[in-house]
Amino acid sequence: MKRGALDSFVTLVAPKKPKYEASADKSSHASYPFAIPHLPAQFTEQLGFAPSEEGKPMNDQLDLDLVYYQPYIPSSIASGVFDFLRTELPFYRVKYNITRGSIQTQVNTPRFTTVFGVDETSRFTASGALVDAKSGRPIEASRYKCKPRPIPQCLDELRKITEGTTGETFNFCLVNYYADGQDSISYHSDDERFLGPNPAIASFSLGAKRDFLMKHKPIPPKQGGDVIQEEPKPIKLALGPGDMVLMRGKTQANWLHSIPKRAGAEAGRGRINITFRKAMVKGDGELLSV
Ligand SMILES: O=C(O)CCC(=O)C(=O)O
Repeated sequence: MKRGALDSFVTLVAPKKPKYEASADKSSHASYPFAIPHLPAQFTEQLGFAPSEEGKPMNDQLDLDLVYYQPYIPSSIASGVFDFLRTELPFYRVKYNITRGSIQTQVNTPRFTTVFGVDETSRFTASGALVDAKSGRPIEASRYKCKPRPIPQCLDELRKITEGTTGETFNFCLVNYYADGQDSISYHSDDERFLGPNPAIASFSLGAKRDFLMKHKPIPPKQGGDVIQEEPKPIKLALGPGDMVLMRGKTQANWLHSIPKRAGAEAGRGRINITFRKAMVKGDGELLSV
């Protein structure tokens, strides 16, 4: 090969400058497949300015109680935080079996996921051991179907800031990675028993723009009453990088939400969703919406 040709090849494929400076400090735990780097200092510093915009209350519809931050994570770091989490978190695709009658079907969830945290009845010690929250005694291995994993520092920084700015408390973090427009989550509500009544859920978006759809659960006709309750209008929020939706009050009990598949310009890009929740009691892997 002539030298000139090689030179131009090198120029064309030169790697993109990473959008973050990796930290040498890492969160390690026996339950992680690998150590997870701490949040780069430049992101931690910028998160000190969050929320970037004041949250806008959305409570003008029946049973709806949202606060919409557009954005919460400063725009200067949103793309870097996306790249960091996409590269450093251990994502996997959940598969599970359902049985209908005598037929068993395997369901592949159409997105990647990773989960951290433990409910209020247990806690992690500084050395990473899982103990009973009240007695401090070690938790027997059979107590949890899926071994709880502590929230790594990189997500815990955001959790603490979110607690400080919303006045809510969170001990559980679920992260979804939608690799492209074909990944999705169908209509569901986060009303699992282990979250208790009226749960508050802080839901962050990073990466590609995706629509967040909400619709009220069907309202049963009032027995004997003559007032016909009008069905509230469906909602569409075009979530962009850094946006956060705080869902609270009666929202989960009465509304469903989804991220539908998407075509068009944004379909080739990935999106990360981080949700912070408060698990009151032990759950049994109930976070398995399709
Ligand atoms: O990706 C999102 O914005 C929503 C995720 C969600 O609904 C869930 O994890 O329960």
